[in-house]
Amino acid sequence: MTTSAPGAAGLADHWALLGLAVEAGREAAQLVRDRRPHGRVEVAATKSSDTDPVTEIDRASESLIRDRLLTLRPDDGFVGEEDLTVEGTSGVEWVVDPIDGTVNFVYGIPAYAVSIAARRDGEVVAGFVVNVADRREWGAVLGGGAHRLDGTRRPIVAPDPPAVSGLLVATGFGYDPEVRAAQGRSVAQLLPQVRDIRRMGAAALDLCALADGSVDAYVERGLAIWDHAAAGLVATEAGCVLSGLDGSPDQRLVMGAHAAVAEEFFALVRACDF
Ligand code: LIP
Repeated sequence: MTTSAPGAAGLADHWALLGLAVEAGREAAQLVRDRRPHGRVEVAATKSSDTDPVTEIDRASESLIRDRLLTLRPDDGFVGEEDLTVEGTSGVEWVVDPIDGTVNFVYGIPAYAVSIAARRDGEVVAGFVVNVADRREWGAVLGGGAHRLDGTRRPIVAPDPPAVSGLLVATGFGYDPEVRAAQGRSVAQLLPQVRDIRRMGAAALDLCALADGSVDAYVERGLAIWDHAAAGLVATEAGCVLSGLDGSPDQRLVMGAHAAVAEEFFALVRACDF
């Protein structure tokens, strides 16, 4: 992920974009809370595979976010998980996951999030993530740090990690059966070489947990940009390093760890054939 330092005007612009993401994200989180019935949520359709659900509430959340942001900034672009893509002309593009952790949402496991990132000229400059179920919030601006935003705003600095053999590693599995099988083989290689693995079910929350120090490292293959754009900035602004297999994080691989162990962890991930 790029780490260019913005000037004062650039930083003010990033904070302004974060402010809009926070407003729209909180409103969407409220919608998701209000509309979620007790028990299991009905799946409206499936996407990339039979296990990849979309609900009417995902769609409503994405529409709300798009309407709020593009009403205020009609020249911006928009890319969302549920396909509401809009080409913009301003150089700013919003990257939105209206519910990250949809399977958790469907089952009522309290780990699903609204995630909103702003990219300027292709670079993520602001990101907001809210865990809908417990209302914890994370925000970051490029060059301005990572912060918890629920309650009083407070900076986040990822704590010093243990040695690689002591890392608690978050991971996830995609919806494509073949990719899952490969992920399972890689995790089987990684597991004996670290403290343990966690699969919590929402990539955005995994990356915020990395920033917070609730886990020490993260690796996943097959993520879409809306899964990691906002939370990836939270993690890097908190002092972590994010990488892809060779270069920037991408659909092939997203891995992250505290800067102190990043290179060693990334080498281990590569050795495990992720
Ligand atoms: C999901 C994640 C999950 C990951 C899946 C998927 P969705 O996003 O965040 O942790 O393992 O690959 O991308 O579909 O719930 O928005």
